[in-house]
Amino acid sequence: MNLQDGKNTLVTIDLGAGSGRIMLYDYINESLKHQEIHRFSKYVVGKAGSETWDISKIIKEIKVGLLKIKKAGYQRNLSIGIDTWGVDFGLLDKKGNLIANPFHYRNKIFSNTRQVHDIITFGDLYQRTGVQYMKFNTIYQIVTIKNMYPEMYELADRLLLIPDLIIYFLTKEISTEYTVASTTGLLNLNKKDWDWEIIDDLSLKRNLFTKIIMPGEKKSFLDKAISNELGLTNCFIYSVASHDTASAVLGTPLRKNEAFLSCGTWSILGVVENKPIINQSAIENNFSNEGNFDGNQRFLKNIVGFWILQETKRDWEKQNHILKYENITKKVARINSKNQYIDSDADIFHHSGDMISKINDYLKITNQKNADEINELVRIILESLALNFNDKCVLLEETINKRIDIIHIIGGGAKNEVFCQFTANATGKIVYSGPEEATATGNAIMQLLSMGLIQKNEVIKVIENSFYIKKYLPQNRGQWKTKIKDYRKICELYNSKIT
Ligand code: LFR
Repeated sequence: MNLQDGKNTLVTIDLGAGSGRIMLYDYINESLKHQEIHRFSKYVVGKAGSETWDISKIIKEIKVGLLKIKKAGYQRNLSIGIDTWGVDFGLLDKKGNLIANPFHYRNKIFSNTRQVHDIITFGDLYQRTGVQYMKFNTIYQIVTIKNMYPEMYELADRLLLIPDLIIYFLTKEISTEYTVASTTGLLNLNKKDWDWEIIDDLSLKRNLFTKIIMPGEKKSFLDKAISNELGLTNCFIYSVASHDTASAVLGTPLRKNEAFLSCGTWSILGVVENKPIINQSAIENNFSNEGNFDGNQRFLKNIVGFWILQETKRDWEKQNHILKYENITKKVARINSKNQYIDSDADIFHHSGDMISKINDYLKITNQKNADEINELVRIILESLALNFNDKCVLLEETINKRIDIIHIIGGGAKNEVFCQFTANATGKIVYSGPEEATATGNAIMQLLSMGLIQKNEVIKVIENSFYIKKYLPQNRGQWKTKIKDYRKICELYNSKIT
C-alpha cells in the first residue's frame, strides 16, 4: 500500500508526563526510518499538588506538529497514531464539551481510596480487574470527583481517557481503546470490557463508559474543519496501543523469558504473558495485569523511576545551574560510589517539588550523610534505582514462577549507559538497551499491523532492522551483592521509622 509518493508515511504522537514528541516514520525495506518533527512540554498547569493537564495546549502543539509535517512535504494520506500515559481522563458534557481540564494523577485530591474500598475490597477489585493499587487509578479518581465535585459529575456525560480524548478532539469520534482502559481499575480482566458490576456497585453512571475497541480496530478520519485549517487531505488516526507502556512493549524486541524495563518518568518492569496472573504474590506485591496490544497481558509493576532524576534536575536548574543528562552521567561514572541509597518508591518522592531536599530528608532519617553535590545526588538516584529494579525483578520471577534471562531497557533510560550498566550489575542479568523511542516505535508498528503491511511474527525483525540494540554484561558482582544487602537495610530502616 502506498501512502505517500511511494512511501509508507506514519505519524506518531507520543505524549509522556514530561514532554510530547511528534515523529515521522517511513517504512522502507522492512525497516523504520524516523525523524523527530516536533517536541513540546509544559502542558501541566497549576501548582504542585493541584496540577491539571492543559488539553487545549496539547491540541495546539499537535496542530503545530502536523503543520511542520505538511511543510516537510507530506500533505495527504498520513496515518497517525496517538499514545499517552494511562489513568487520567477528561469529562465531556452532553454537548460534547470538555467540562474542565483533566486532573493530573499527581494532584493531591487523589488520596482517599477508602471511599471505594468501603464498598468493594481491594481483594475483590484485584480478582476482577487485576490492576495494581495506585491511589490515583481512574476508579479512585472518578469516585473522588463524584464526591468532591458533584456539579462536575452531574454534568458529565462521557469519560474519555487522555488518548481517546485527544482523538475525539481531532476526529469527533468517541470510543475507549483497550490497552489504556486496562489501567483504569474498571475493566474486567476476562471479559475485556467494562466491569459493569463494579460500576453499578460504586453507583457510577453507565453512560460515562464508552465502547471498548482493540488496537488496530478503528480508523477515524481527521475532522474536516481541522484538515482544512491545516491544509491536509485524507489523513486518518488508527487506534494504536494507546497506553504509552503498551506501545513501548510492542516497540521492544522481546522474546520468551525476557523482561522489559520501560524507563520514562515511570519505570515499569514486566513481562508479557498469555493469561492474567492473579495469585497471592501478585496481589501482595502489587503487580498489575494490563492489556497488551494483541489482547495478551502485560504483567508489570510501576516503580517511581526517572521522575526523581527529572525533578532533581529541575531543582538544580532553578539554582541557575545548567544540567545536561549526558554530561552528568559521564561524571557520575567517574566518581566513587559512597554507598548511599534512597527507596525511590517511598511516598515522599511521589509529589513534585523540592526533590533535592526530599532526598536529603530521606538520607537524614536513615542516618546517611547529606548530599549536596549534583554528581553525588545523581549517583545515589541511579544506583538506588538499579537496586530497586533488582528487588522487583526477584519478586517478578517468584510471582510468575519463571526465570528471566534478559532485561530490555527501553525509553529515555536506554541512552543512559551508566544506568544500564548499573542495572546489569545489580540484577546479574544481561541487559539490552534500546530502542530509546520504543513507545513511538510501537505506535508506528501498530499502524503497520493495522494496515496489514507487517504481521505479528515480523515485529521483532522490523525493530532489529531499524535500531541499534546495545548489550551490557553484569560486572563487579561481589561489590553489588554487598550493595543489595545495604540497600535493603536502608529501606527497612526508613519504613520502620515512618510507620
Ligand atoms: C507511564 C504510565 C504508567 C501509568 C502512569 C500514570 O507513562 O502510563 O503506565 O501507570 O503513566 O498514568
